[in-house]
Amino acid sequence: MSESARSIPGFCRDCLKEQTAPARRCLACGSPRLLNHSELYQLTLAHIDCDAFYASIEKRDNPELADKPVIIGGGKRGVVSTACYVARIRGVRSAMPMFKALEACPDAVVIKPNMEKYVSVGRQIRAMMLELTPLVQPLSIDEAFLDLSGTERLHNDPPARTLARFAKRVENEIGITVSVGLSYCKFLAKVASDLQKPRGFSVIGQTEAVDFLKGRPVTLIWGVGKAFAQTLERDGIRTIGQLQTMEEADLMRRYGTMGQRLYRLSRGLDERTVEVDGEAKSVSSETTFNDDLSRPEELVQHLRRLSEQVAFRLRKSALAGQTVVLKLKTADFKLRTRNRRLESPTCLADRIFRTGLHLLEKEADGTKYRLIGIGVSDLADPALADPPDLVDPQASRRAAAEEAINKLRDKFGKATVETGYTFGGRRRGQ
Ligand code: TTP
Ligand code: MG
Ligand code: MG
Repeated sequence: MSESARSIPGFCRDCLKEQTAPARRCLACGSPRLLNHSELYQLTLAHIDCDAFYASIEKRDNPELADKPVIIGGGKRGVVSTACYVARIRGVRSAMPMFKALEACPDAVVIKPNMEKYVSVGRQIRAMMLELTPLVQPLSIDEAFLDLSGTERLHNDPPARTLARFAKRVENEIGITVSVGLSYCKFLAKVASDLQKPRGFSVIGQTEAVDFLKGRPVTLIWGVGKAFAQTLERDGIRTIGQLQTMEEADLMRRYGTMGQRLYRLSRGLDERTVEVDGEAKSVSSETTFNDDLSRPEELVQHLRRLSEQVAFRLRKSALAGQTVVLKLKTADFKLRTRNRRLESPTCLADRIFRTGLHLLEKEADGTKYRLIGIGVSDLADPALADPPDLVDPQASRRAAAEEAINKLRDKFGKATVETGYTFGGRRRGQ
């Protein structure tokens, strides 16, 4: 063993004892879960994601399920929300149709999701994260970025050890497991948290970033979905290593702003910071007309477009809202706001639009307006939003259509998919 290898900083994830020489097992407790990395105590950006989140919670609450394959899902759409790692070995995956999952794993225990429970566990974990640092950016119900720079004195430990302590605490106090990714940027922290799931802790440092990325598929890059990967494949690009050899100008010429992202992320360059959700109380979008409008069909057209903008923003910030607010300003600058509380939070343009339409009906009485706005307040967790509608089967279909459109937009950008309303509006307008 070389002298430098001898002094790689590290510790045991079970007993937290320092282990500066890489070994198979902890000298203190015998655990094989040792963590060593030359940059271990310099890295401060973490991504934490719970393991098989819904399934782990159900297993926690029913110990008989511990070793059984468990699938959470069903309900109207009949797809798998998640599966425990036992079921995953048998081929079950999130978003798989339930009948396929049961073909792969006929003895699985299927449990209907209990969203309220999962949201409350998610909140408990988030509260614990906030004890580590105020810089917590939740990405979804079971994961968040944490910026732990400057917390060493507070915790009397470098971020890596604070994170290992956190993982232990979640196991002990909440009863589920998490995986941690530690790096110097968001992109690689997120990649790292996925490397050793479940109960993982992976570190990607500055020194190995480019090498680490070289052999990986382009789909690892944020924003490269199936369709964009196919575009790249047609151009002969499959690995991030290939992107590393290309010029920025060339990539930008070919793929626009996405090209720039490919250039930077392929080299492990990512300056995005951890953004704490401001005190956002509502998400809205409004427009002032060139000429005052009073005709309902014109107002409706704007309403539709603005609803889509609101839904787009909600999606980007992983939020939903339960109260829809319509705002109108009359030609003589009088403000009218009307709102309606929904039965469940929403992040769908369609629901926002329809509710707004309802509110607008009473106000479109010939009054001339100079401004219209639509938004949602009572912000909520998107996991609670838009449950499959038992009353209106059309609503589920519209929600599914919107979901498909959103996926395309995530891949290709906002302007890619125009719905009937906005498309028509533009053509007429221009
Ligand atoms: P994930 O973090 O993507 O998945 P997971 O926690 O189940 O498994 P792991 O992270 O260990 O790979 O999603 C968190 C929860 O979100 C998941 O438990 C269930 C829900 N979910 C869905 O409902 N549908 C989906 O398609 C996905 C991916 C997740
Ligand atoms: Mg997870
Ligand atoms: Mg997750």
